[in-house]
Amino acid sequence: MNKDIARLQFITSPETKLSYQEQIRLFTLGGGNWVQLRMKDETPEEIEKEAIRCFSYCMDNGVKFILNDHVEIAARIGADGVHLGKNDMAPSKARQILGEQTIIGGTANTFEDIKRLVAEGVDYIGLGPFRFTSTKKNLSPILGLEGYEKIFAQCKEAGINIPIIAIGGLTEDDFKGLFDTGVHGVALSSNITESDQPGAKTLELLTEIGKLTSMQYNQKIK
Ligand code: TZP
Ligand code: MG
Repeated sequence: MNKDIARLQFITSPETKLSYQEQIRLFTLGGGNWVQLRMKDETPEEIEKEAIRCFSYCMDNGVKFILNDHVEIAARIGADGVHLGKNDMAPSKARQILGEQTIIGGTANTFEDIKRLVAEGVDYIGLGPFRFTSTKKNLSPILGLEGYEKIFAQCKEAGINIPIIAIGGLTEDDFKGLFDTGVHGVALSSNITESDQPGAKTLELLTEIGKLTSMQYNQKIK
């Protein structure tokens, strides 16, 4: 399985009238190909049922399916990956259970978190929050662009070069600044689900990311 880490990652939202499957369907309609199912208020049984439904839709449509928090469920259903926060199972333990082929992502708020996650063998890091968001409860300290700049400078100094995904209250107006700091990609939830047309919004976001990343590429080969 290829572990290409997408530049646009969709995190399902608990705060919309749309069902999880409908959120995912609209995102993929707009061309998105990486989904993280994040369910915080449901029982493990409900999460497993929903994960099976969403994962089979994703498989049929060539979309990577990452499950938030639940390593055992991910292992049972054969999900493409898991995303783990500080209070979840350690990524190194998840790796033992899930194997080398499964994508493991971890959440970071500081450079120390990044160092720990790299040592634990994650495949990508979600770094945030960029700004306040009501999508996540118990939010870590807000980083802002300055926070990203500082942490990227520390990563460079330490020779750390893992894909880092920005998250937290993002809109496309933030993309240029963030890609300039060195992020590999961005993860969004409410900006997509709150849009009148989540599919069209996704396409817009992908187009903007495509412009920014091809600009970076052109600058590198000049
Ligand atoms: N982790 C940090 S912020 C966040 C998560 C899961 C929520 C992102 O959602 P939104 O609506 O894009 O701010
Ligand atoms: Mg978690």
